[in-house]
Amino acid sequence: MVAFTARAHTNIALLKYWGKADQKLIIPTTTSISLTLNEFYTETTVEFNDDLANDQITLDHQPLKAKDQKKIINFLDLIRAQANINTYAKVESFNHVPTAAGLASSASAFAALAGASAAAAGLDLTPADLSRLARQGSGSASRSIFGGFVQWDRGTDHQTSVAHPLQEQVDWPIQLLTVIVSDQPKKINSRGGMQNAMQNSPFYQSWVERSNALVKPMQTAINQHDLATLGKIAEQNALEMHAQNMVANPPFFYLTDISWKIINLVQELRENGLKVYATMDAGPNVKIISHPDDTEKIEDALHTILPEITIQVATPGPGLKIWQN
Ligand code: 2P0
Repeated sequence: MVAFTARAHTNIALLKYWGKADQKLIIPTTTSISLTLNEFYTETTVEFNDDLANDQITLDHQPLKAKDQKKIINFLDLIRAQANINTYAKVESFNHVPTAAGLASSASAFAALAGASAAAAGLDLTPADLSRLARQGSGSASRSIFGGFVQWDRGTDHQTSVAHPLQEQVDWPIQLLTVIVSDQPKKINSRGGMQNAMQNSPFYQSWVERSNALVKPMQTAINQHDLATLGKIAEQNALEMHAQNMVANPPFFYLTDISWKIINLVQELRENGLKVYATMDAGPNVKIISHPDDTEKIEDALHTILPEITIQVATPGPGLKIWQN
């Protein structure tokens, strides 16, 4: 059969997904909103081939760990069931994302896999169908099907829990500076972390209600190109997500002392008049939502307190692309 390649970009949530109402289908407890990023992406080629005796999966030319293999094979099984085939696949993936450093590589990975494997299996799916499919691989992947600002509606079932673009072409100045505190894989992965918070935080229900209440204000900020309001809401939501982890029993922390130094610096810069806001995911890296004109000032300030720190600039990026090899 024919090989197809897909490219999907990572996304950073401005309103976070942090808990599942349905573990198997990956239906979240909250509606989330993200920005797809231009600089970080995954490219995946899939070919179903009658000559294969099992699925062959590589990432950056290396075989995957057994646990990660299993996730991909489960996903390919969904495709095979939908396409009514039982052929094994060759999957070759290349990650242009620092893997597992809190830059949501699973989002771009499963969005690219969904696009390439569906096309290779001969399925003719709409972007919304691909979003539902990608969601079953990794929740945040549902958003990486689309470019720009994207909303993943929590929904109540497989059909209604789906992402859609809020603003695909972002023609106003906004960027994310990712400060790489660590490029090591995180100790507690997102899946375990969100489950832990959901089961063990006494304030989890409050998180759900407060987060869902921020959807409309966030949409308005995006529509009005209002960087200050968008950033303020995103920072509040990120801190509330991390608060769930900190008050869980037992508590757990993604943020390190260096992360906190950066968050404090962001507050300080804001007091000095810059529109800068922090957001953090399931890892210690801090992403600074900011105006492109302020990059140098922010980088200088960061290097004053942390001379060795690496900073990556990311701008709004496109949705999924699929092509035949
Ligand atoms: C997000 N994160 O909204 C949140 C914020 C990390 C922190 O989505 O279990 O890898 O595969 O559905 O999508 C990371 O979680 O988790 C994530 P699964 P996923 O971006």
